[in-house]
Amino acid sequence: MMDTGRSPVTVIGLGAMGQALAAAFLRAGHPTTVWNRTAAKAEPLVAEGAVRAETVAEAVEAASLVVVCVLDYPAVRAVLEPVAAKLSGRVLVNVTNGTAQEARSTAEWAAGLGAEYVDGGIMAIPPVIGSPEAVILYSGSREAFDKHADALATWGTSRFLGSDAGLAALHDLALLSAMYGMFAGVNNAIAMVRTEKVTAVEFTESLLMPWLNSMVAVLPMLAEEVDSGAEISHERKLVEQVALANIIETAATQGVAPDVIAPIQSIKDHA
Ligand code: FVH
Repeated sequence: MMDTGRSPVTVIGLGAMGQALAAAFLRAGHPTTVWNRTAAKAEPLVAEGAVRAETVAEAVEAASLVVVCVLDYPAVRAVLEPVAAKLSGRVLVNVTNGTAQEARSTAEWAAGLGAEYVDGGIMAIPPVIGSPEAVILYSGSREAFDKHADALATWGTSRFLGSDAGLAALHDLALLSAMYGMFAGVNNAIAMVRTEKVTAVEFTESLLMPWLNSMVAVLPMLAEEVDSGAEISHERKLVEQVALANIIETAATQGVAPDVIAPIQSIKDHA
């Protein structure tokens, strides 16, 4: 590896996301050491200049910034427990998806080892990594984050949310819940119109996207209402109940299961 003046970094876990993260480090000139359980996945990165560590221990020892990006937290522990002592004095940035509680207990575990811990939530898909559109949420040790802020900025736009290590996961999962809710509604909408031979593409381009964009525009107003604690008017609740009942009836008539909308109706009824 050439001496670029950039700090050495280590990436453990070379799935689709880990590979994108390591590639972004390499493009920015960071001497990058990589390790993956299935060693062959390191090959494209080695061709770009990465060093493939033979063992996790070797990977951890190669840099003071150790990034881990694997499937889940049990995998994080499975990989790092055997080399726990080597984490002392290093910064562990864990961008594996997990719960807020998993993040907090991993922060405690790392602190017990004498390591600084930053938890991360990646709000982007691998091809977007390396561009400002890739937003990465962080929480945990501010000092450790600041120490490696430049390296982390090579992935995209960093947002540090606070010293509670669980905050990044909490916000990540909240955003994902908004996304999954939207996709479920979208799939339901498409299923309804497809019963009349309207294609998903035609519907999405001509009506769905403009409609959803106009709904996104009212979100700030909705948020203000929530924060103010204002009660939703009886009239609005009534209008929503009528619409939800009509969606469910029409979906059923068209042969679409009510699975997505029925729980929303029951939440609204309860309210
Ligand atoms: N890909 C995406 O779009 C999303 C974007 C938002 C953030 N997620 C999270 O990132 C984590 C990794 O996701 P990924 O896309 O890289 O996932 P895979 O391509 O499936 O790779 C999984 C890697 O995890 C390794 N691994 C799994 N179990 C173990 C284990 N017990 N011990 C060691 N390594 C393990 C796996 O290794 P291998 O199968 O290649 O040997 C891969 O490196 C994830 O939390 C997403 O939610 C990505």
